[in-house]
Amino acid sequence: MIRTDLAIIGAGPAGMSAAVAAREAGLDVIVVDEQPAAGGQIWRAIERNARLRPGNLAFLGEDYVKGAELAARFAASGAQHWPGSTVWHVESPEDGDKTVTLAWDGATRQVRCGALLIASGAMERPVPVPGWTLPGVMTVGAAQTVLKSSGLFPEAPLLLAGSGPLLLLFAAQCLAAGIEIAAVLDTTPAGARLRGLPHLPKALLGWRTLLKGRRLMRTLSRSGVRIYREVTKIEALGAEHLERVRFQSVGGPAELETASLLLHEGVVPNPQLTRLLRCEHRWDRAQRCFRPELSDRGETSVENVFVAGDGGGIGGAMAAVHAGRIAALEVAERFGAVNRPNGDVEIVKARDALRAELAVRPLLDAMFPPPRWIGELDGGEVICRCEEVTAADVRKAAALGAPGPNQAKAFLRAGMGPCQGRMCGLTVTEILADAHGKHPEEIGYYRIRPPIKPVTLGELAALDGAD
Ligand SMILES: Cc1cc2nc3c(=O)[nH]c(=O)nc-3n(C[C@H](O)[C@@H](O)[C@H](O)COP(=O)(O)OP(=O)(O)OC[C@H]3O[C@@H](n4cnc5c(N)ncnc54)[C@H](O)[C@@H]3O)c2cc1C
Repeated sequence: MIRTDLAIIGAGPAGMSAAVAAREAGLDVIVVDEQPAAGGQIWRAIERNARLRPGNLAFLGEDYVKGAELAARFAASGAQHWPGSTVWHVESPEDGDKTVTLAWDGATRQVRCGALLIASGAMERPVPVPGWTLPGVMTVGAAQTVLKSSGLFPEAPLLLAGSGPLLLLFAAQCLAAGIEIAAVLDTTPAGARLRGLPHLPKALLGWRTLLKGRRLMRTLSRSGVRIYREVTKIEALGAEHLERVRFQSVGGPAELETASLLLHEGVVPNPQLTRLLRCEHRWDRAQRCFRPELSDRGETSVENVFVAGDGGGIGGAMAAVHAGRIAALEVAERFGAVNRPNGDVEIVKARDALRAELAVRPLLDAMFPPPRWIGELDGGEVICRCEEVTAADVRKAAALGAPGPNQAKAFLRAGMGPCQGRMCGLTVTEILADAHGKHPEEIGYYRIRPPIKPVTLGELAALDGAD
């Protein structure tokens, strides 16, 4: 087992920035990430694309290209980077080092660390519309992941359905690349933009983000792509694969033929690791999801376990960069790192920068409110894709007396498949809250247990140091 001062899970904006700051302070750092290269979600495969597919940078956009600079600083920082390492367990004994257990190259490895930074980012909110399991239906984020890692688009024409900045960004990327978008089904409810207005003055602090957002909206509205507004009741239809999409909009019911339907209803923190460590979480009303409770330096309720970036609440890439730096500086302070002449001043500067980045969030949350219909589902919509559990099944478990997700799990096996509840956790909480007339906070979340990612017997048997 290897020991380090600081272990970081995630080489996205938060993890890379934290690693650079911690190395500058003189700490030993190991960064693990299941991806083959650094960059995280926003800057996925940035170095590879810059080298091998420079033509794609034009439509991936300037925010994407920006990632190369931090990726280069990270590579030169002296932090150990273990790409292709999937963390499936973390432990935090009360009086000692944390342990990170991961699968890498067919074996299991363990890292002991004085402090642990979880920078594992966000995931897309599951959008369980009828038919979302049909081939041809995927999420906007998944399509963008394929684009960044392989330079491929789903089969056109595309139908984009949902709401939020990532959907607008991907639409702009498709248009710039000349990919045909059949239509956009905008699920933003009526009056959402107006409800954002009171947040505008504060949001002006983040004027660059506002300008970017305006540019994306304009690109789409001037593109000639048909936009259906206030869309509800989306259904993906087809026998073996997606053929048509049915929905309601302000114009009435409609049905469109399409090759690909891309869904998106915002992103939420990936809760698996902080839940595994039994960190305190609270329900975020504006973003309709749980987030870990964090101190102003990013520490969770578990001592020396920190969270930075979208895993602690959605703030975007630049907020993740600042939060990563704050957490690393705090760890350096706590562990008496050698190069800390101006620690507090640096933290104050990074916190000011973080505050400015987050200023735009309340406006975005009001303009793109998370969907409420998910908690109201009660039919044959598949909620848990691993175990094929439907919304009606979850309600039946509630009627039989299951008060929360863990009891529903015992009835249904929802949350016991390969994704360990990552895909269904939030939806199950929302449906149970609706069924019992309770707040999601009272209903709670799955009790997450290791392994949080599938691990093979061979990997387990090849634990370093195991007999
Ligand atoms: C699918 C998707 C696409 C997005 N695309 C954009 C975009 O184009 N533009 C934009 O502005 N924002 C985008 N976002 C929002 C995005 O999350 C950014 O705000 C930013 O990347 C957050 O940085 P981060 O460092 O917090 O996390 P991330 O960038 O998400 O990095 C987290 C890293 O942790 C790793 N990780 C997670 N769990 C484990 C584990 N168990 N073991 C090992 N490694 C693990 C992941 O592989 C990932 O590399 C996207 C979000 C999603 C979910």
